[in-house]
Amino acid sequence: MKSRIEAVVAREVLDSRGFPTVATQVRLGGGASACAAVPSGASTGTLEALELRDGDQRRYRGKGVAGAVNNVNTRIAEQVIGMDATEQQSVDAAMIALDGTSNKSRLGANAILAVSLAVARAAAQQARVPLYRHIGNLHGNSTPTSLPVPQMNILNGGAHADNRVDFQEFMIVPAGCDSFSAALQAGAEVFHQLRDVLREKGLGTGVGDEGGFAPDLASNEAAIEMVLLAIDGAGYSAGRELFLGIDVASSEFYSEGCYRLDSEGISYSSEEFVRMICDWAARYPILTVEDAMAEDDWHGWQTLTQHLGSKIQLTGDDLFVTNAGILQQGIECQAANSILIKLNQIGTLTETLQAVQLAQASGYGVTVSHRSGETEDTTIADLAVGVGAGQIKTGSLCRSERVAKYNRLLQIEEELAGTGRYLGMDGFPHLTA
Ligand code: 2PG
Ligand code: MG
Repeated sequence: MKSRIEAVVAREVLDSRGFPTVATQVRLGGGASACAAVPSGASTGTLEALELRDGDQRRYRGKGVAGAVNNVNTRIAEQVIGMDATEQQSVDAAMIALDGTSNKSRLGANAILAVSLAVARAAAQQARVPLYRHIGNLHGNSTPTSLPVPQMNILNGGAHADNRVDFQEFMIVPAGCDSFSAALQAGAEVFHQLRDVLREKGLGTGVGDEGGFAPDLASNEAAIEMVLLAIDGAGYSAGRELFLGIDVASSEFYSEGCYRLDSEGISYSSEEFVRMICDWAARYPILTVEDAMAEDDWHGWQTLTQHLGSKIQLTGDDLFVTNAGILQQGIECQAANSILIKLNQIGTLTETLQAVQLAQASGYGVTVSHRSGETEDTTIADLAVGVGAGQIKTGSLCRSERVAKYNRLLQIEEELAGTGRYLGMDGFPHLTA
């Protein structure tokens, strides 16, 4: 059988932060051979699947993944060799059963995901179809035609930078552009303009983990002002071609019922923080806000959604951790109106597709996302097109581990010429319905 899994081999490779991660090669009976490497987050949700690290301080400051690699090369390989790579659900189910825990803590989500993705890539290669088509078939989307709106993170703060900005990501969202390539060009032009703006003000132009600038600013709002100056200076209109997106990543500074902004020396109650976000949404051309409220402030999420849910996109990242079960709770209690999708939060392709299916069936927005620690692996670009996601978030317009995903989307746009469609505002179905 051509799609029979013949060999599974993992190794430690380095991610964009210089720490080890798992890369796995899968070879099939027909000769196809494909590799996948998993990413790693810095601001992680408490309920994410477990990333198995060695903890041995003599290697990579305890961050080695030799144990996870060994799990792939022994127990997982034994289990999946002989299985059919086109049967993604069966392969993933076998690994989930072998692990036997609810958060993949025995084998490691990093070990399991690397195999899950390499199997999908190998199956696509064996069938001689692009990965996005193969994923589309698994997802019940047999003719993928849509290109997602990119959320491009051009100013970094929070856990991704050493500056004093509390909010993690200030993004530009070119929902008003006509094509993916035009959107990317706009993003890059604004990124370069932002460097000029910061330089003129004597601010730093070094970049953070996701390739956005990481200047020290007096307030979080100052970051918005900088980005707006850059949009204008690059010759675009904020609110027409380009909108703003923010990942507050507020679980990072929430404790005991308070949202504490160190850069400004102010603490907010949940109600006050909701009011602040509403005030920003009224004054700035903001289209999407992620993790505005903390992962365990469900009441705050509900209040925010009541106030803003019909006006802008409210995305749950740490809140939902790509987990269909938790998303279901959110849908039932009307928390957020959109989900961030990160493969390694849940640990298999199959479970990721389940979360996307539930979101799409419930009218929630879908953004496929990278992690702050990335590799040259471009699977998420194909995932976004394959499932017909409205948006993709994969960092700034520099650093190859970020632009590799955008460049892959340019290639897909070309392949889909004639049938492909850049989603633009339609990438936010829950806002335009
Ligand atoms: C996020 C991500 C990606 P991390 O919070 O959305 O931007 O960051 O990978 O550090 O969790
Ligand atoms: Mg986030």
